[in-house]
Amino acid sequence: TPQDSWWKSATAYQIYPRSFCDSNGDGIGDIPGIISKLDYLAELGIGFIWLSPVYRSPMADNGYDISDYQDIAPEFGTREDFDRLLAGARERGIGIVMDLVVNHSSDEHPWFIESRSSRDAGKRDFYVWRDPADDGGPPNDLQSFFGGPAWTLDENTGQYYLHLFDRKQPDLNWENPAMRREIWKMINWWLDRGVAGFRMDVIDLIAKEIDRGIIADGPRLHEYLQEMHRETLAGRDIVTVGEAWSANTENALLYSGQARNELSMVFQFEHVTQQWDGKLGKWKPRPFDLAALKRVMNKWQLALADDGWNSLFWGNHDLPRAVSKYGDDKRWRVESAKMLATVLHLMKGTPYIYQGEEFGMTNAAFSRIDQFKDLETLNFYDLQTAAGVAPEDFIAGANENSRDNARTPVQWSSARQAGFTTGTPWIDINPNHSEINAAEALQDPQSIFTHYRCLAKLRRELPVIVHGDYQPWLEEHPQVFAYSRHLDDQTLTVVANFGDRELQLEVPEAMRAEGRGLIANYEDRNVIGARLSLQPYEAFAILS
Ligand code: TEU
Ligand code: CA
Repeated sequence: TPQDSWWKSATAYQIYPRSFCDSNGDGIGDIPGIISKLDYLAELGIGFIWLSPVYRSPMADNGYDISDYQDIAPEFGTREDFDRLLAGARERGIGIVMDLVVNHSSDEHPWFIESRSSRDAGKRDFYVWRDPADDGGPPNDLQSFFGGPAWTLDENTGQYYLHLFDRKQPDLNWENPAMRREIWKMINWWLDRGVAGFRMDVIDLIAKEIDRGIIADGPRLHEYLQEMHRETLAGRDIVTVGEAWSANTENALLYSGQARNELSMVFQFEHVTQQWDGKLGKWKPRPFDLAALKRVMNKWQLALADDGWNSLFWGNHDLPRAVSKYGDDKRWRVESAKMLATVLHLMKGTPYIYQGEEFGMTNAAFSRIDQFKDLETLNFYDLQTAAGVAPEDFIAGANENSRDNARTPVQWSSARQAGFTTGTPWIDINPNHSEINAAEALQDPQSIFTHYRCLAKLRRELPVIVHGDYQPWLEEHPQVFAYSRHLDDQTLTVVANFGDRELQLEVPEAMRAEGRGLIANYEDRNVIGARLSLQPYEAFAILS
């Protein structure tokens, strides 16, 4: 039944191929590198991999600019390598979920090359073209998410094309049914090869109505998704997750409601953006506020209690490292990383681990702008320093929130170049790889890795984690995150100290519990009495 879909009891793992594992010494992670780590991933106990783009691409945005949706980028490998990855994963019971980037393509995609060739080219309307404003400038003052105008003039035809991201990422025109048919064909081609589903890049932007100033969540969005479902996904047992920065608890039910025939779930970002400055955005983070974070997390748990489905994540390739953002990546790194995993993975939804999170990788500590590689960071450095922000202040913000924090190579061992490559890595490796690495974590029964493995196993084995309802506790407490889950006659209670101070807690009567300790990052616990004393970053769960 849909109620019991496989992806509800699965733990997901995101791979950003460029930074995962390099097999041939060119400094860039690749598909053979991923294949060499499949046993490691099977050991962790994941159910599917979300693979960030591996398609042919000029790599202006590390593969989120696709020039051939049905080929593999040579730096990542060949189609044969991909088929070996698919087969190797399948043997281990792991699905491969592709990244579907269809809000835009690369400007080097044949569709765009044809589209720009003349005003009456057959594929002109595969993209969004507009006449210049009266003064010859862009049609309007819309800004790209990566900074600067969202329009670029094509000299040859005298019109501007829209790009909500980089100028090398022209937006596809979803109003064009012929364009949509090409996308459906491509999706079916991948599904027929046996992929387990898709993560859909900025899916909330596809129905923009640019002349009416509508960018996200356009009027035809759900119509397009239902058409996609009908033409491609229907009748197949796959998982889909849409990236939707504009998602709220109301429209999440439109995307993921059972009867809607759209997506399995969305990635929502309310817990992320609530921490950004109103004006300078992510480059000027707000101080961490646990009560505010809980309000968002609890709201989402409750809103999708009966219909729809949550995705659960602290990090991805666009976000800082979980332990650096929400924990303490120095003194309490191991404790706080386990605490974060416990709180997230025992909620209702499908949890996503971002590569390296499973052994507590931390943010990059770059001190010079030339160490950053991400075009978003580099563009905003130029824009904000030109507007008067001091370079060192910008770099301080980037050290907290730049996308490159998640993109330093996975630290496999304490060896030279962290066992990631035998050559020169495309981006600097974190020097802390001598202590923080997968090899170390694998041989330590108390490691963060062991903790994640245990959480994935609990999810596979205990229906209360998958289906149980959600009851938050101590909602306004500034340092404690607590909740319980109920299914039939079982109750799972989770308690976590989100701070580096030991604390004494008065426990509300209804929250008290006694049972079997399931997981803990200090001593095992099996009682929650009237008073509870919690160690720094302590977290545990009890089943009663
Ligand atoms: O991200 C969408 C997106 O909006 C982010 O780039 C966001 O603007 C940024 O992280 C916050 O400052 C998706 C992909 O995840 C990202 O890697 C791509 O660069 C982007 O789409 C374009 O494809
Ligand atoms: Ca390589």
